[in-house]
Amino acid sequence: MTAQTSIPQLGSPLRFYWQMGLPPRLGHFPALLRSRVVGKSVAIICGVFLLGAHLSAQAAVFAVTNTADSGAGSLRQAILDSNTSAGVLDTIMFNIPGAGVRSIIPLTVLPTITDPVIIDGYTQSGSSANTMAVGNNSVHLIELNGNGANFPCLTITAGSSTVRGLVINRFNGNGPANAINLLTNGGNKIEGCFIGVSADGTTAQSNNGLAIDIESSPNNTIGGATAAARNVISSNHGTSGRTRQVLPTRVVISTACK
Ligand SMILES: [Ca+2]
Repeated sequence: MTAQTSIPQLGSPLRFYWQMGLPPRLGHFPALLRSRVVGKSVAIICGVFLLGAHLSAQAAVFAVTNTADSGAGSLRQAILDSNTSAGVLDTIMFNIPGAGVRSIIPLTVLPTITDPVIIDGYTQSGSSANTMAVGNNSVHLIELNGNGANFPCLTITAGSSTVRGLVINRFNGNGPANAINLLTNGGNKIEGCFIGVSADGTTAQSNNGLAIDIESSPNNTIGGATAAARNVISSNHGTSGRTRQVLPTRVVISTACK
């Protein structure tokens, strides 16, 4: 005798299996109930899958561990990785062995930053942000050295990005060698950077273009109200000398001499 023939007399399939001490079989349940069971199972599986996908999309920290132009551990690779994880605000930090200023010399233009990111030069051990209300006692150890390049250093179209604690100098070839381009999307922050000067902030090492060129990019903050946020911007050769904004935008500029 199969269980199926007895189900109508015993009420629900679950009651039958419970009374008979048998494990339930899905095929013995009414079609509607089967569809609900299957549907909930699919929903649970989908939920687990989506949760896994969400967890895998969490923000990452990409470490720059050498001064090489490209390859694993390079700044170029970190930017590529950050761009690849689209829609996720990642952080690029620095952990380059050695002593003194770590000078990264891009041999070709770095990838455009197309996904919001935080690039934080102050993550390099031994560096620190300014704490002085007057003057500047920051220690910069990460330098992006153009070494005569005729291309810009950083171009950001993603918006909502932060560049902090970097030295950007010597992008001074014969070309539009701005230190930083902020294009398209806004809401970027440029803080605690030295642009157009040496890492110790005392010697002019010019960029041939603008320090920061802001075009069609609204609501950027250059510097800020805190001592740590102040930039040192000097000795850049662009049209307006230091920065340019083409469209109206909220720009907070604070600079400090070393
Ligand atoms: Ca990303």
